[in-house]
Amino acid sequence: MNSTESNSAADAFRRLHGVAPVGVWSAPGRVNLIGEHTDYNDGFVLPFAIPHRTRVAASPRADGVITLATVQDGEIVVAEPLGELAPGCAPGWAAYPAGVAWVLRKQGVEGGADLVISGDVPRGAGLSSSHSLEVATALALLGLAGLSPSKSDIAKWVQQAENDFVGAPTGLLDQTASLCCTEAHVLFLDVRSGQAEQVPFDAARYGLEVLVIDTRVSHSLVESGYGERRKGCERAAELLGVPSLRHVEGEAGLPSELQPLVRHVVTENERVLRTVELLKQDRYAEIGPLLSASHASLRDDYRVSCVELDVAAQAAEGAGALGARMIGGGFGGSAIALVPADIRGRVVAHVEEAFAAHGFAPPRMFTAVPSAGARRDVCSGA
Ligand code: GAF
Repeated sequence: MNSTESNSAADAFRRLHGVAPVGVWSAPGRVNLIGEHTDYNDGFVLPFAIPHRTRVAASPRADGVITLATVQDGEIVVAEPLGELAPGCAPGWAAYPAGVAWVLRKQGVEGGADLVISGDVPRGAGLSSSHSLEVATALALLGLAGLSPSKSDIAKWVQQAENDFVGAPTGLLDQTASLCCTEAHVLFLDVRSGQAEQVPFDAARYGLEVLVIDTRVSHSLVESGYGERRKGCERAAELLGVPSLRHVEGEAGLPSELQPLVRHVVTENERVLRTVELLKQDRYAEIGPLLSASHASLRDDYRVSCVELDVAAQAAEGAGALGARMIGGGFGGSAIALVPADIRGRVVAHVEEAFAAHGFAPPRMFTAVPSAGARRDVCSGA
């Protein structure tokens, strides 16, 4: 728990409303080690939570209205109060918490609330800032109502908010990671069965780091080709007569435009399983080539990479990273590289030089350490 940061949401609440919030709830962003575009195909994913979190300071309101404010660059930005909730009623960042309140209302969580948001998950960076906001909001509204439903129910409600309110046809990866990840572990999730296993992940013990390279190319899962890829997978499953691509071993018999999509999903699921095996055998360095194969598959078969992500992965590998790949939905956002700690400086410099040589904006890089999942924060005065 970082009491100072929790207090910044609580402080902003106090500045705006003149009283302390009843509580502060927080949820992390995530890195997905491997298993991309598999979640909505009932496949396997392997995320971990990053230390960056979104915090929601909250108190109940008797009039049923939801008020929203967020701290941006130290300033408090206030959105229009929401009485009636319906898709389209809240623009921009406010759509995420409003969407969660809308879904929870349908579940009978009807009370109003004052919500003040702060956080440090980089936005549009493929690190799941929007899901961390949605999960923290869900925990806050449920907490104010004195409810503690299962994490899998919360994950499904957050998915409904994303799909039906925000309009992003996303799967279950990000919110499940934010809710369920734990420090020093990756979360091995089988989306089909809902079974989750915490697999110890301590790269530092093997002299390695997971370096996140945020390309600063912002992406939108509403406007990008994300939905089109998802529809392609659903169409392929329909043509093959199966409920999802999890039930498929290859692309044979499909129209040529669908074959690469299916090939990616089938091979990516295999890579997740192999990565878990290697981690359990303490063979960390050997996951490098699987990360690189995942990137190639996302770039060439699934076609969700972009030139900045390709340059990031290639430059990191060129400087000695054991493997690198884009993460998240794609079309921008971040890549990760598995880097021997003793050459981290060289890798960072090489990626920076490659970006400068291409005329790209400087990337933002940090080492990602598996961190705690969503929770109610303990903070003084809240
Ligand atoms: C985004 C989505 F939100 C996830 O559900 C997942 O599909 C991911 O892209 C790709 O693996 O983060």
